[in-house]
Amino acid sequence: MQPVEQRDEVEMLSLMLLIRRFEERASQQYQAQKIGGFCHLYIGQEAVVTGAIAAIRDDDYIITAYRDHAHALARGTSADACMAELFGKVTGCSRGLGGSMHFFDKKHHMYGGHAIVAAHVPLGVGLAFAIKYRGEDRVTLCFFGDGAINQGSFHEALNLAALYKLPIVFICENNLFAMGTSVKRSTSLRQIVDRAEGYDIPGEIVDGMNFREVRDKVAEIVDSIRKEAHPAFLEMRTYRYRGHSMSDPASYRTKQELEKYRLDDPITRLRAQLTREGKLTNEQFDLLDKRAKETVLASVKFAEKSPQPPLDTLYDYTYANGAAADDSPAKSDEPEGDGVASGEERR
Ligand SMILES: Cc1ncc(C[n+]2csc(CCOP(=O)(O)OP(=O)(O)O)c2C)c(N)n1
Ligand SMILES: [Mg+2]
Repeated sequence: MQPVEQRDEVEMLSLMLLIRRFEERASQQYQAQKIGGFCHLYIGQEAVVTGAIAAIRDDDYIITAYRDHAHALARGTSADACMAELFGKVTGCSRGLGGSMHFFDKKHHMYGGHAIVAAHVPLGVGLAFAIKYRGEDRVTLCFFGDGAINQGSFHEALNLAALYKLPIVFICENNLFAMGTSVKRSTSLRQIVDRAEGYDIPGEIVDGMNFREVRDKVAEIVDSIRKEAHPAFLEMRTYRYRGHSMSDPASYRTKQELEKYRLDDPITRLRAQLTREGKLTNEQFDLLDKRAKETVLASVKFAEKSPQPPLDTLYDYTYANGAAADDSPAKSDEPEGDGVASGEERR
């Protein structure tokens, strides 16, 4: 397990570049109709997940909503497995059955990828409950958007997390919009972080465009949680450069607003900080960027070459084991402990 101190900032900058280049290429491949279904890009928000991941251990848990490509990449899922998932190929991180919104990687403790707004927040609380129940010192990071905070499940989850003093950091990625609706029109609060106060959960506002601020704030909270379990809430102020999904031209905001945030770009910002401090040259940056682009191009080739999932797996993973109407045995190639039924069982 890699200690937090060793997560070098140049390495984290290169992770942000990988995420950015991966999504740019995903956008292009979507337009070329290589990727179907929904596709929500995270471009602009990279410092949030990268900073948060830099502050936790490899055995901590993370869970997020549907804007999830970056979360999987940051956790260590390969670009190959992520691109193949977008292409609906069997080599994808969810075996090609989940697509953009349902990335999942149990090995790296990335528990989705969830399409229903705020439905995963109680699941995050469940992960944190499991940690406490087993007496472990892990922490759960539960990411969600500003659009999630008015959902009933969100409130139920915060209430339980506070009552049970669970080791969870609720991370609201406030990118100012839920689809085309401004947070000012959807939420009757002066600021989102005030939601936490009502549940007696400590909360703070963080500059989500600043990698270092995100990392330091998450590290401080995680440290306190490991000493004595409790929930915490961080409102990350961030911005998505692209529309809500690939089909959204984002005409509900002005070009000036977008440009204002682009000037605050998280990659440019960390690059400038490192360059100023003599830790990165322009040549080194260009090399990192070149490598990121190469990794992503290779992932497209990998995805293209990979086979489609077999047709008889079409209904797999729809219901949990035990919910099946018949009691035929699970397929022998089923991974252990998945808790899912095979397609044959379902039909
Ligand atoms: C329960 C539910 N209602 C409505 C939708 C449709 N929907 C998909 S995304 C979205 C907006 C969510 O915005 P936010 O939580 O701010 O996340 P962001 O897209 O900004 O990352 C909505 C309303 C949904 N998926 N689930
Ligand atoms: Mg939002």
